[in-house]
Amino acid sequence: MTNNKYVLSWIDEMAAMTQPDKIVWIDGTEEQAEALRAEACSTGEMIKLNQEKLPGCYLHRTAVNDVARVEGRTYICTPTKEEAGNINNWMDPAEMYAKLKKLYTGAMKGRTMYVIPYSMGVVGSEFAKYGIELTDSIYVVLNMLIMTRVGTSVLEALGDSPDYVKGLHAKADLDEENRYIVHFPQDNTIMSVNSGYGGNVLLGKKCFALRIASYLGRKEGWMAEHMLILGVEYPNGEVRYISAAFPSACGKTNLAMLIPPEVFRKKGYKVWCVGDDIAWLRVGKDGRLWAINPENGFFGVAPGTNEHSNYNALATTRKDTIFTNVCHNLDDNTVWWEGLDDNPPKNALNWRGEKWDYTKYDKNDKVGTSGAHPNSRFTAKAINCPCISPEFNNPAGVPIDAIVFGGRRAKTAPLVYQSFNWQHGTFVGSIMASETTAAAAGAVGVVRRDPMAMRPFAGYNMGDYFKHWLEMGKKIPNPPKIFHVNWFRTDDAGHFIWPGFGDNMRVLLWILDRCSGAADAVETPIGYVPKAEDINIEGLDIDINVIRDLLTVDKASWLEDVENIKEFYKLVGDHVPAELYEELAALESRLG
Ligand code: GTP
Ligand code: SPV
Ligand code: MN
Repeated sequence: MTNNKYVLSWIDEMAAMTQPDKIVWIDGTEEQAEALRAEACSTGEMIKLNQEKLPGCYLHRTAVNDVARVEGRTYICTPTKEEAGNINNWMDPAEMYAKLKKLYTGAMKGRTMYVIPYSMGVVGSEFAKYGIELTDSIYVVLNMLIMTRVGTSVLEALGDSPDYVKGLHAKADLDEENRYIVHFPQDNTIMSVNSGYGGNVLLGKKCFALRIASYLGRKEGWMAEHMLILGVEYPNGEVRYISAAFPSACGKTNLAMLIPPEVFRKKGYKVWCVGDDIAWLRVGKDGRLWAINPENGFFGVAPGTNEHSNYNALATTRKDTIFTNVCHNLDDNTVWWEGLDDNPPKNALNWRGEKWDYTKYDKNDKVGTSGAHPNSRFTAKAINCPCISPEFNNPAGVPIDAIVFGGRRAKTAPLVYQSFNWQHGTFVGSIMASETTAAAAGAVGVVRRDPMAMRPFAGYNMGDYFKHWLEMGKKIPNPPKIFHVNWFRTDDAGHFIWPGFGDNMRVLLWILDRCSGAADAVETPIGYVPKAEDINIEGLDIDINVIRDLLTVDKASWLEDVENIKEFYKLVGDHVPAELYEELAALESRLG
């Protein structure tokens, strides 16, 4: 399919090491995809679902020890440890290549190696970047066909150039002890072995579009961020764009596809989804910051998705979708997950593929008793989303008015606040914290600092990453304003106070009003907070005093946070820019 000698010699080298029985090039045609689906169904790798109710939909189960990203086994192998920084795992590249070589040698014996040429961004466009993933998993091929733009057109656009990201994935024997997700930023190379799950193996996503791309972005003067992109359409037809960084499983897909509350819908407000997970941001000729979504689909969290919480996501998954680790309803050969509806299937298999008894469900042991794994996912096409933005395929992207950071915090962080300026906004991003979720292996519900939601995804030293943010601010003549939100404050009984989901629109409108100068604010030690009456609660059964509560800034708990931030900056190490230490000192003195 190509004469590109860099591509061909690399594939030869990888095939010599992994020793597949055959090599199949993925051309992007529906015929080939359909043949692969049939093959995967014949081996049990995938299950064809009820084609009347869910046309084009399939179910896949991963190994039970392989259900989330593995941050502890994810490496950034730069020539020096200092380049990778203290937050990333690091190993000397030569040592890591040697270790991996052992694991890959013969790993594809008796198997097929698929060659997937893919593009992040619109093929042939100025900002697109290309990758080739070699994998021995049909599941990976079929997911990449949804998540990225795949096929011969990519090879044509790449031409004779050596400028592509090399990705090698082998399932090997799914051995947890030898699972590695490794990035060699200087070599444009990603190597993944012993996993078959999502972000570990769909190498265009977190590995390329965040870790490698963040490294490239710093070199080339742009940004790769863990951000959704959405457009708010006003009744007069004007659309204004927001990008927002929340940690994994903290609400990006939900916010990106939100349906405004009825009072706003009636007035003519709409929300358009440009992207739900990753944004590549560049300074436009007009001096504003422009964003593209480099992906072509959604790899979304299934549990909690329903007609009310996220109608658009649910609608997107009604055709051409691959479900991973959800519950299988045997009565009608469909899928189910916790939070879909109140009718758990009586005759079903859980995410492990075992007979499932819904009466034994215990919310304190979700992994053990739920029908769907808490990190079960759907892989669905962006074009099937009812609210996909008309700008989705615009290679120039969309101009961003507001950047929003957010985390899952039961206390401390108010519903929303605005930073004083770009430098302070960078500081606000750098001190983001959130309770951990099932999206990564490890404990759930523990507060950890997750700067810009990029802690697991920065492809270089976190301190240098902060510096890059500060430098970008100087390069954007007309920068977006920077905000922070928290949908997850809880009351003493542990219930969420803010209704969230569609009602988050009310907060977005305040944010956009701040950007256009239409809304007032109160200055507090942490930034500008809305006046309670400026959050529109029309049609919402909530007392204004509850809004007041949600907006309070508790000095004592913020001072505790300051101590924790100091510890975190120390951990990031001596690359943390002086400007951020100044911001930290200023925050402490304002609180004091
Ligand atoms: P990744 O795909 O892992 O990056 O996750 P994400 O950031 O896209 O998170 P997603 O939108 O899938 O939401 C994750 C979980 O948070 C789901 O269980 C949602 O139901 C829940 N959630 C999302 N938005 C809200 C909200 O506004 N309020 C509350 N209480 N829960 C929310
Ligand atoms: C995340 O964990 O942030 C995801 C899912 O979006 S994964 O592709 O597994 O990274
Ligand atoms: Mn994500």
